[in-house]
Amino acid sequence: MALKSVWLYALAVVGLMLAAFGAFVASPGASPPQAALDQSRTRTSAAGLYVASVEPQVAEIRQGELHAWILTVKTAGGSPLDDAVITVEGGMPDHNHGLPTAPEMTQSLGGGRYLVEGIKFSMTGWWELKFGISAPAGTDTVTFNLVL
Ligand SMILES: [Cu+2]
Repeated sequence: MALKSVWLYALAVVGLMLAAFGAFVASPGASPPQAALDQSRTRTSAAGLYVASVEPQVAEIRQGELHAWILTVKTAGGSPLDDAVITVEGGMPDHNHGLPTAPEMTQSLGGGRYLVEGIKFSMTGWWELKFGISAPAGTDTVTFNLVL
């Protein structure tokens, strides 16, 4: 009797786990699992014109804290790119909303480095930060993923 109820319990647990896994796999339009997101801090721009790196200017990015990033831009050939026009946008793809602030590139620091101020992530979850880069070689965008 006791053995039989243990078996029933085990079957119920396995059944629930399978149901949960099935729902997870089947959920349409869900964000990619966080492990599948490329969160690297150096990325090639969408059309391959530039290679950009980001360096948040805080030891740890915390929800709700205003902070700055340094964006470093190089040409596809690896030369630092100064005097580019940099735009910043972003948001949470899962929630269909943008950034809570309007970050701006405020200073060109030389050596292909740009100071971007006014970044804030107001929620936990998956954020995208997308930089527009315009220079004589053309206009391109580069997107960084971050999970808070
Ligand atoms: Cu959100």
